[in-house]
Amino acid sequence: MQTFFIVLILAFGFLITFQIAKASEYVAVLRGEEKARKQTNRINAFLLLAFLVVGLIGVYYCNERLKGKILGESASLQGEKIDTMLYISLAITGVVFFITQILLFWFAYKYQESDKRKAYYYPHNNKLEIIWTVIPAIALTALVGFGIYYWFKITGDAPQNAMQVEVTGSQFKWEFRYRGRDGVFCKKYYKYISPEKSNPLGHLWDHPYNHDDAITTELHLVVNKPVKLIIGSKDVIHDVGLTAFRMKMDAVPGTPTTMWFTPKFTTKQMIEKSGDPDFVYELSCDQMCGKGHYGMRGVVIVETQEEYDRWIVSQKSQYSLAHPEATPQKTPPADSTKGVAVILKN
Ligand SMILES: [Cu+2]
Repeated sequence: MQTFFIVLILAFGFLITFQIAKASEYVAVLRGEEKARKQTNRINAFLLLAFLVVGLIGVYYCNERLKGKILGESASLQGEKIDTMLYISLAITGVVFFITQILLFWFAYKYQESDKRKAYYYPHNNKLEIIWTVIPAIALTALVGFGIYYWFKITGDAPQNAMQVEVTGSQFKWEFRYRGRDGVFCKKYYKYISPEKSNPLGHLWDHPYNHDDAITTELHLVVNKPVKLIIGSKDVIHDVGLTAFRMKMDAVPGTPTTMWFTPKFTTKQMIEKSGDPDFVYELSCDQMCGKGHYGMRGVVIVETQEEYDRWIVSQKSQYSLAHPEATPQKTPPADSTKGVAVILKN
């Protein structure tokens, strides 16, 4: 029924437009072609000017209405640079936008057809062509140059003291793997992936470093401590989207990707700053990855080193989950400042 009405409305719209066009054609014949054309020209020129004014008011209104709804302060040190780049790009494109749009519509109004002047034929000017090609080229090269510089920094080597977390996406969830005390991730192989056997990432159980890796459902990070994420996927391409930190990286099956950043505020500080008691750092999947994509949300918790240490030692090692019969491993976590021996729960 709804479709029928939409089709009906469209048909009516078409019919009315057609009739108006026909009517103005008859009017033109009656009044004389030239006179009618000049009148239409004047109306069009005025409408273009009105469009400019209404459009600029619209731009201002949208800006006021949506102010404060985007982003907010970056929650990572690296994100500050990305924000600066964004604001520089917005400023440059904003200035160009206002100049070109105002000139475009104002000229269309000012230089409308007139009996008092004749159109000036001006087909080409090499100097002008060079100016409006070279200036944007230089500006864009500078913007892209800064972008590449920061990209190489973020995807390059992390600082020595960085903690490392492996992030694995799959339809439709995230899994996080922490190294144990040995500081080495256990080797894995996709053919060994078996959630039924408590081996969701395909750990090679006979690998010497496998006994203390823990797999978690939340990403815990330490405030002011750099973290390197090693990102992968088990099925299709996902994307680790950390908007609050201004970070984003594809999760590609078979090709690990990395990025590192330093969180600036703990979750608790962000709750205070935002005034939202339900604030959580979100890890969203930023790549359409299937019908459950919308629900592929991970939770990131940024906390102090002490809180993190308490949390990490409460995590069971994946080996102990897969081998409940094995003896408890005495291995404190690698990314802990405390050297205390901890018994991973069986
Ligand atoms: Cu996804």
